[in-house]
Amino acid sequence: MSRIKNIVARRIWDSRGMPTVEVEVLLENGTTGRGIAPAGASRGANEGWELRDGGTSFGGKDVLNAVAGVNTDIAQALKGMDVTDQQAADLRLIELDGTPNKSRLGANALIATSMAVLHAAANNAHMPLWRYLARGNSVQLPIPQIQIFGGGAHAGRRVDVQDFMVIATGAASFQQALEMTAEVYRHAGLIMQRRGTLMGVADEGGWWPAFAKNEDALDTLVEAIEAAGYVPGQDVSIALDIAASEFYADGKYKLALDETTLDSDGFAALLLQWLDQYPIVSIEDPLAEDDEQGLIAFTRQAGKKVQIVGDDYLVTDAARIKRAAALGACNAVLIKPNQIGTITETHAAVVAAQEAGFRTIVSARSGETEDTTIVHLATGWNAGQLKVGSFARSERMAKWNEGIRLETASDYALTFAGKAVLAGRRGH
Ligand code: 2PG
Ligand code: MG
Repeated sequence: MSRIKNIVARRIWDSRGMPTVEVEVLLENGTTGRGIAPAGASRGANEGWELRDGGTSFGGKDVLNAVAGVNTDIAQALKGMDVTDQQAADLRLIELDGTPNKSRLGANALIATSMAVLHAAANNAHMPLWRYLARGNSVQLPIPQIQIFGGGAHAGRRVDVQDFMVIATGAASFQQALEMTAEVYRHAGLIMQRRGTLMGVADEGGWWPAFAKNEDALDTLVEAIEAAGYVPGQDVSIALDIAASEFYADGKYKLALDETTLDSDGFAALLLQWLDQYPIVSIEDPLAEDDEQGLIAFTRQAGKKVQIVGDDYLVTDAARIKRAAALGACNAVLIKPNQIGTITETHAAVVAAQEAGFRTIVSARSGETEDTTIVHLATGWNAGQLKVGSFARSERMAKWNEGIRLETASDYALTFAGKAVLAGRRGH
């Protein structure tokens, strides 16, 4: 048994230059573990509460209260606990917080602590985190979803759709998936440059979406795949995160760029048209988190053809996943640890999804750091898929590069999940 000796939290800075919480766990035998909370911009209403200070500094986004909570209450409560009992540590955190949405201590404080405990336990076992999590089960490296154009809340709402991504469906290895994506990303930039519309990048490093219509982004993506020498839909396919909750109000979807307002059926019809026209294999939050009937209908119509991912709708919550599966809404789930607040609950969401036949995609947030925990979660839990943002900027590349290390490590041979995971086990 290895006991927790001390816990220290500090304020550090994320990829948007915003404060975030870092936690370090020290064991009695000198081993340490570290976790950093990421931060979302397009958030589900039912996510765990991100504790921010309010007031004027950093637009009210400081995290000094969250940091103080770890250094006092949390450190006190976890000292002396067995680091290998993740569940006991997480239950203690949940109990200590005492609110349904982690609003007292903050889901940001809790997840950073929970991750730090997990890292300390893996370090203590002298194992890479993925292997510690796999517990002897055979697992594979996930297939990546990588953003080429950023949009929505990550690009000043320049276009309505949030993530225009690719999945290298023809790749035989994690490294090859990255190589193929690197070429698509590069060619997309060259196309924008040629058009005179290259204006830098959005929050997650995808090219800034200087388009006249949402569909222009899709056309350009297909063009970039072809320019890179790949066959769209075979070698490289498209994944979208519509993040529809962001432009839904009073039962209507308002596409600012296309100057159209559609009801649920009308918007679903537009998406179905895109699914016919473009080589799309995955579509996330196609309808708003509050439009459950729309999600059920859309899953009935398109669920056999493509992966339909619940993010804002499911918020990494095992209970919500089970409910959605019973209703027939979505057939896959985005897994973001900070949406729920602890590693134990995140794992419960993965298990609930796997039991329901839902595919799982472990995901970063739009506000990120050098923390690479999610790569290990995706691998060790055999999630099958990993979403990190674009193929630029070090907070993203740190994760892709970590995947390469896992694929090429000298002391084990991890195989690549590949496109087989997209076929999934269930269509609806
Ligand atoms: C999402 C994520 C990542 P955010 O919606 O899936 O793209 O965005 O972290 O802003 O919620
Ligand atoms: Mg999303």
